[in-house]
This record gives sequence, structure tokens and C-alpha cells, in this order.
Amino acid sequence: MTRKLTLMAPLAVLTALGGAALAQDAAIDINGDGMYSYPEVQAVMPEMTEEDFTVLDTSGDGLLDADEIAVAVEAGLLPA
Ligand SMILES: [Ca+2]
Repeated sequence: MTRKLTLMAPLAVLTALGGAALAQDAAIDINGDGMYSYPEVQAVMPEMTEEDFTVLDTSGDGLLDADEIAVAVEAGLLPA
């Protein structure tokens, strides 16, 4: 569902994930799997609570994938 949303709004995603954000992705994504775990997010955003992370993790798999990250960035919950 979120993946379809991304495909329908590529410009919005590109705006949210600019070049600087991609560089920052690497800083957050410590293990390089393309997704953010809670420890990875908290390492750069100590104010992020596990509750906030759970809200962002809409698929409930314990990781933030590109779509979930884009939503979080748009909502101002992750650095753009
Ligand atoms: Ca997830």
C-alpha cells in the first residue's frame, strides 16, 4: 500500500529525500541494509522514543523501509 503510494507520488518522495538526505541515510543506516532499525534511528535522534518508532513502522516489522522513512521525513519526524 505504501509502496503504491510512493509510485503514485514520486515527485513528493524525491522532494522529501533530496541529495543531502541520501547522504544522511548512510549515516543512519549503520548496517547498510537500506532500512532503519530503532537503534540506528536513536543513534542520530536520541529524542526518538520506541513509541514514536512503532508509529512510523507502519508495516510492524521493526524496521523503517524507504516508504516509511519518506513518510516520517514528510511528517518532520526524521531529518530531511
Ligand atoms: Ca517497517
